[in-house]
Amino acid sequence: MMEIMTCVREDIPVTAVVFHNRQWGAEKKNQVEFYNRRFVAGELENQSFAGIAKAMGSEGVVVDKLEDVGPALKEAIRKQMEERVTTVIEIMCTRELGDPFRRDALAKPTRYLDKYKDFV
Ligand SMILES: Cc1ncc(C[n+]2csc(CCOP(=O)(O)OP(=O)(O)O)c2C)c(N)n1
Ligand SMILES: [Mg+2]
Repeated sequence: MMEIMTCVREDIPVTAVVFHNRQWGAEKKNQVEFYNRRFVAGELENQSFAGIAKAMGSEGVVVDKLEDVGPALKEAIRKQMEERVTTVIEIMCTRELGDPFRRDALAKPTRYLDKYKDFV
């Protein structure tokens, strides 16, 4: 999001998409896999990325229906190419958790080299 302000200031038109599921989903998934579903600091209920975008001088668009995704993208790209306008499209998403990047991300590591045996 911080780069949006630079884009506006320096006249570098871009179209950015935020997939807004009101959570740090990847971190919540780790809390499912490794912390017995003890959820901490993963919920993000209050921010409006389109609102932040507008405050930074770009366009901000909220999309909450699937059929609006294509037209919103087309219009943003048109403005980007023809009018040098930067747009943030905020797509409201459902909250199911995806697969983790790595299932062993937070698991205790196996140390194969003697010099690392102390690091458990
Ligand atoms: C600069 C940086 N900080 C922290 C992380 C660790 N990290 C990986 S995924 C993630 C949360 C992603 O949440 P979000 O962008 O809302 O995507 P979601 O998983 O909800 O689809 C974090 C903090 C990272 N990859 N990069
Ligand atoms: Mg998220």
